Amino acid sequence: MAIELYWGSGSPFAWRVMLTLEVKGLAYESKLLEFSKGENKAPAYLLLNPRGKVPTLKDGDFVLYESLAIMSYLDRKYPDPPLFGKTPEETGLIWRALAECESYVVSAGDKVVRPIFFGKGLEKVEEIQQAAQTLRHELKMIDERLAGSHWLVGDKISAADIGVFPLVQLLLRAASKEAARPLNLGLLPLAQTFPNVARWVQRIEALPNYQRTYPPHWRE
Ligand SMILES: N[C@@H](CCC(=O)N[C@@H](CS)C(=O)NCC(=O)O)C(=O)O
Repeated sequence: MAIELYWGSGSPFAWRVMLTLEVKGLAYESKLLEFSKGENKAPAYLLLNPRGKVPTLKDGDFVLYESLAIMSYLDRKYPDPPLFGKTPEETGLIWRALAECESYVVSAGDKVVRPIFFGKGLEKVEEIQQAAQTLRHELKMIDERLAGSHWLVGDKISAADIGVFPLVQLLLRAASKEAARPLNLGLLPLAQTFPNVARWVQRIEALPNYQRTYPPHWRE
């Protein structure tokens, strides 16, 4: 039975799963939910994911939500190419990168991205700038990790890259908006602030089928 992916345009968590599916060359049925129409809170969807969030994956009778859980399920079920490391050490480092992202980047990112995209809370400049400082610190660490290597862990793309990348893209998009200008986030131009991250972003953008994962409403 086909894999079905419930996702939302621009959701970095859904983007992780799409990239995982594409890198593994897995066919899937796209179920794009419109947040503006409340489709993620519709009763039928809440039966699949009681949190009413994206992504949710359906593989035959098996239903799973939470992006990292889905990535790890897909890797175990469809191991080629392996995305969670070939050695115990790689697996540990990949999970460390993912845990750091969830612990530090996601919440700070939300504090910066949300006001810029939705216009609410833009007056809390100090709070936003504090979150931006956390993000610059995290990006610096990522940049240093990428100084001697094309990928975050090991010599191939892994779940670490796929897990972190959509959050970075979302941040860059927010930083490029007009509303971000007075906030002085110190993130752009990326090639100057974090040159290794900039090259890594280009590397991921050059993956085959990357364009299929690009948030459709970002093209508008
Ligand atoms: N920890 C979850 C986060 C999922 C999440 O927050 N998704 C957002 C989109 S970026 C969502 O569906 N929000 C809709 C809502 O909360 O109503 C994961 O990794 O899957």
